[in-house]
This record gives sequence, C-alpha cells and structure tokens, in this order.
Amino acid sequence: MVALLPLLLAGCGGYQNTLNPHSHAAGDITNLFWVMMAVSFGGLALVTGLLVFAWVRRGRRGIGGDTDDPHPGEKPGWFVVVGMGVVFPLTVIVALFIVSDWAIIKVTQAPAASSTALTVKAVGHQWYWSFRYPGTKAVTADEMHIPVDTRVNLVATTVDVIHSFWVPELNRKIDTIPGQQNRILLYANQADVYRGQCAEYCGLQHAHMGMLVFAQPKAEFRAWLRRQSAPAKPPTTALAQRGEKIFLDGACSSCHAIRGTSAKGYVGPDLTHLASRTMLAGLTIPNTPDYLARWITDSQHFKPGNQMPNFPLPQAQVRALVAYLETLK
Ligand code: HEC
Ligand SMILES: [Cu+2]
Repeated sequence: MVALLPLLLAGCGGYQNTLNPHSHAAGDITNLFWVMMAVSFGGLALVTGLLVFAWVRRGRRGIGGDTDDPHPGEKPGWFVVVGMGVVFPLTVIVALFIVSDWAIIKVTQAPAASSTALTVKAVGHQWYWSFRYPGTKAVTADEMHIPVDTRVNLVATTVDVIHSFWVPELNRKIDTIPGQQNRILLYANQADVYRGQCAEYCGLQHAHMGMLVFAQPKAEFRAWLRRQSAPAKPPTTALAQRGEKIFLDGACSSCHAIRGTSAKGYVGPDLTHLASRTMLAGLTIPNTPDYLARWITDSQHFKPGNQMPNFPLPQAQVRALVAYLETLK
C-alpha cells in the first residue's frame, strides 16, 4: 500500500488536476471533494472502530441482549441496527447531498449571459474540438484562448455524438448534446495554460480528444483574437505556393477550410491559422513540420480510426504541403 503511494501522488501534478483549482467554481469543487473525503474517512473510521470493538468484546453479552440468551453477544441492540445502519447513513448522505447541491450547483451553474464579457462556442467532433468566437470570424481547433480574470460564457454543442467539455482546473464538466446548447462559466484567475479533455466516451479516439485553454492578459488575448479573425495570407515562396495548389486542387479542401481561399470543407479542423497552434489532432502530436508531414501521410498511425484517411503522397508534394501549412500563422 505504502509502496503504491508514490504512484498515486505522481498523478497529483499541476496539469489537468481537479485539486489545483484556478477559479471560484473549481475551488468550490475541490473543497467539496475534501469535505466528502473527510466524511467518508470518518464513516470508515467509525465502522472499522465498531468492528474492532465488537471483535475485542466477542463472546460477551450483547448490548441490550437477553441475559437468558444461550448465545450472548450475537445479537446487537435494535438501536445499533436502526441507528447506525439506517438513520446515521441516511443523515450523512442527505446532508452531503444538500451541501453539494447548495454549494456547488449554484456556483457552477450556467452564468447569466449579462454577467459575462465574452462568449466562446465549443463544438465537439469525433475526435477534436472546434472553437468559434461569435462576433468575429475566428475559428480554431483544440486550442482556445481566453482573457484572464474574465467571465467567459462557454456554449457547447456537438455535430455528432455526445462529448463532454471538461477543463478540471477551471470548472466542472458539461456534456455536449446533439441539437442542444449547454453553457458553463469559464474563468481563470491566473494567466496559464489549462489542459482539458473530452470526458464522455465518444468512440475509438475518445482519449485523443484533448484541448488547451490559454488564459492570457487581456491585451494579448485581443491581439490573438484579431490575428485569428483575419483570413490566411497568400503564400509567397514557390514551394508554399505549390503546396497551396495541391491543397486546394486535391482532397484536403473538401474536408478543411482555410479562410481567404476556396477551401471550405467542414469535416476536419479549420486550418486558417494552423501554424499558430502548439499541438495537432486533439493534442495527440506536437505541431512541428516533421509531425505535420507524418500526419498527412499516416494520420491513421497516430490516431487509428480518425476521420482523415492516409495520403501516401510523393515526398515532394508532402514537402510542399507542409511548407504551405507552415505559412498559416
Ligand atoms: C475526409 C476528410 C479529410 C480529408 C480529405 C483531409 N482531412 Fe485533414 N483532418 C480531417 C479530420 C477529421 C481531422 C481531425 C482528426 C482528429 O484529430 O481526430 C483532420 C486533421 C488534420 C490536421 C490537424 C489539424 C489540427 O488542428 O489538429 C491537418 C494539418 C490536416 N488534417 C491536414 C490535411 C491535409 C494537408 C489534407 C490533404 C492532403 C487533409 N488534411 C485531408 C479530415 C480530413
Ligand atoms: Cu469526445
């Protein structure tokens, strides 16, 4: 047991950690966790104590037992059964229910739209996230930015199956339901990167459906949003221009959009500012030229079953495509 402790504690880093809250809502969830933990350990200690007590006193007359009983000690008094077995657990569980209902649901419920400064729309796809910023043209995938110390109204839905949007350090999870919009408050009290994860099993690559929330100082965030809203700049080098042509004439543009070009596909992530992201494909691989090339030719190796087929193109075409994608800053 003690030998396992380091393994358990190794999971307690500061990354995607419910016990490392960075908002009021996440703080209350953490507190509730500790309260429930304490009450559970109290209950465990009590039951263990009673067991030990009963074992120590085995063979003696039971509490409230009949003195003429031929088997003294085997019958506990009725108040032990009813009191400890029914009344006590019911009281504790109802009390915990009321505490969590009052304390948590109120704090973490969907924010009044008038109380938030910004709305972000999250859409779950098998198996990546897309994010839109209503009022702007910005669309991104798997990496969203928000201003720090700002109440953000996150609206979540899905285009296929049920997913669940969860950034443990910022708030509880909300499911994305087809045809429905669920909302949650996103608030980060510190400029940092927070990892999130799809928290509802949604098929083969559910585990590779991560996301990052970059909480930035307000001015930095506004600059980011301005850049993301702009269309892609036309490539200037010959190689990248060749890549753009391959992208637009080939299959890529039937699934991906690049604003400012004729590519308007919506099956895969919007690639208008692909090069500004740090990771690819639901945080499966880093966004480097080498991984980009390998993703294009062999995405099924990194994410088996994902909706993008392998494209075993000649190396020269892959190089051109990567050179083009790298211009999408
Ligand atoms: C049949 C539709 C389809 C076609 C065709 C397609 N893709 Fe994709 N692509 C996807 C999907 C879906 C994803 C997301 C995969 C995932 O993460 O589960 C994706 C992901 C990507 C990503 C990672 C984007 C990100 O933000 O993580 C890149 C880059 C990409 N595709 C490039 C290309 C290129 C280049 C081509 C043409 C050679 C192409 N795709 C053709 C569907 C497609
Ligand atoms: Cu999912």
